[in-house]
Amino acid sequence: MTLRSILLAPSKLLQRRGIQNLYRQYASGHREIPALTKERYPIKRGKFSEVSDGDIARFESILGGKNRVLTATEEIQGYNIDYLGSVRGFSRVVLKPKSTEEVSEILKYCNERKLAVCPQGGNTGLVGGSVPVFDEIVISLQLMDKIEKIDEYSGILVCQAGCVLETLEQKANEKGLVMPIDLGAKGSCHVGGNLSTNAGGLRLVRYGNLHGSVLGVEAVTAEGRVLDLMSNFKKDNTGYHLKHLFIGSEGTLGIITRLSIFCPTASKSINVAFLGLDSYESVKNTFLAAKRNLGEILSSCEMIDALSLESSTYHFNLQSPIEKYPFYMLIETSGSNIAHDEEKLTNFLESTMEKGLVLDGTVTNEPTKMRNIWKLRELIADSLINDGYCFKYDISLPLDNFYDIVLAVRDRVGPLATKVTGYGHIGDSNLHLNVSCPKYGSEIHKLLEPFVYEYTSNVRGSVSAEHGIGFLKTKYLKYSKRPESLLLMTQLKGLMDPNGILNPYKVLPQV
Ligand code: FAD
Ligand code: 2HG
Ligand code: ZN
Repeated sequence: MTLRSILLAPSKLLQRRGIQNLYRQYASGHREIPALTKERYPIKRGKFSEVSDGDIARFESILGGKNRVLTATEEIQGYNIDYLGSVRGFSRVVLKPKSTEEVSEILKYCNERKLAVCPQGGNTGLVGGSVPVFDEIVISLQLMDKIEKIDEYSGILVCQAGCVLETLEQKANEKGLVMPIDLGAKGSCHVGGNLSTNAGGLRLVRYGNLHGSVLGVEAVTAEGRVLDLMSNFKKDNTGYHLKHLFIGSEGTLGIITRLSIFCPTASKSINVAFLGLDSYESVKNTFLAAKRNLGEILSSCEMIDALSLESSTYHFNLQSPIEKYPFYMLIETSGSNIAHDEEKLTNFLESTMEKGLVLDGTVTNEPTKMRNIWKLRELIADSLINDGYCFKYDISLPLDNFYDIVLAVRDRVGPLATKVTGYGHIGDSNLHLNVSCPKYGSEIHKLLEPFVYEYTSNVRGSVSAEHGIGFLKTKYLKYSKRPESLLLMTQLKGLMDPNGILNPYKVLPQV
């Protein structure tokens, strides 16, 4: 078969991804409101104070008014339920600071009163970390969305933590730059949330993770101390490198209020290829060929299995540009020379097709068509939730064993699941194993856990490649962290948050 360039019919029914849609579904009764976390999981409330009317009055005086202190049930429902509909807390108050000083005052007061808090960004996290477990006070960063500086010379962007990732991407583009991170939740997630989860995303293969791109952070500790760890330089070897403690600690060590991040120069030439393949073995070999042939212009390398694509095309009424195959790959190149990049891509495609690795494919550099191909991939996560309920496992696995777990889980859960699918960032050895079913059930849950984590640990994988530990995985952290490391993490938490008020019940296992 020869390579075809297919004209993609623009889909009229493309739905915008969006967390707001999910919450509207709760409000309208189209989605079942999840059980309270304390009812679904065996967990005991810590010895924290309960929010009193006096506390609310104090918060109103710090924030200067009622509209930044939400207490009405219908206003705070969305802040208590996570994106997946897997956990639900019952906080009675949401605080919306606008400045670092306000965050500092709130935390100082909460620490003195022993009131537990849950920092929240865009609430798109997939591990139950962004909502309260019990009645923790939600501190939403929504109003901290100022962009302070974008310097086209150095590529440095400085902003508050509540900026939405997609907005930053648009503003960076205006200066000829791109954000070094991109993910399906970009329209809702905050950059502060991205840092707090050390989010990976679709272009990590090219730009590396946030520990490399983030130059500085400003964070407020549990006791209300403002730590200015901002820096505008890539090179600053004045250790200890404290900023890294806040990247990936999921709001358990401090609240990130500002940051400075390095934005690479936007590429002049971008191509997207969507390929059909017959086996996982072919996917693996095509990835190797992509690295070897495309080298520095490879900016994304994603794998999608047949059921995953079926899910996004079905639920969002999208059209695949190629026929059905057992596996698909989305490969993106970003470079500075159109002719050079196209020559490389053509050589890569010709050689993989000659070898019988790639059976069919389409390539485009037209923005609308590229966006439509990306939608097929980015909407998989959302689409599987539309089956009713979705257990999501985000694991790092050696490429030799990458897809076997999907088959093992499919066997194990049988008809209890609607779909058992595997897709994800093969360029970073990161598989998204998703198991959808009509509604949450403890029977299927018990078949899945700890099985998935034991399997992952047996091949020395990671139980969380990019989504974090949150609330849902604390029990399983031990499969990826040795006891000495867990002890040091607990000691650090004790040092930085002596009263344990910051996002309790998250990351560290409950004792
Ligand atoms: P939230 O969900 O609000 O919070 C996440 C955690 O960070 C919580 O523990 C919260 O307490 C803490 N937190 C938030 N803001 C702060 C702050 N300012 N200071 C301290 N703590 C804070 N993740 C990936 O890694 N890669 C992907 O490709 C990816 N794709 C996704 C696609 C979809 C459709 C969805 C729904 C999610 C996806 N995610 C992905 C998961 C999620 O979007 C990321 O984890 C994201 O970084 C969370 O950002 P947020 O602002 O929504 O944070
Ligand atoms: C993605 O890569 C996200 O699309 C979400 O990380 C993965 O929902 C998932 O399992
Ligand atoms: Zn992902």
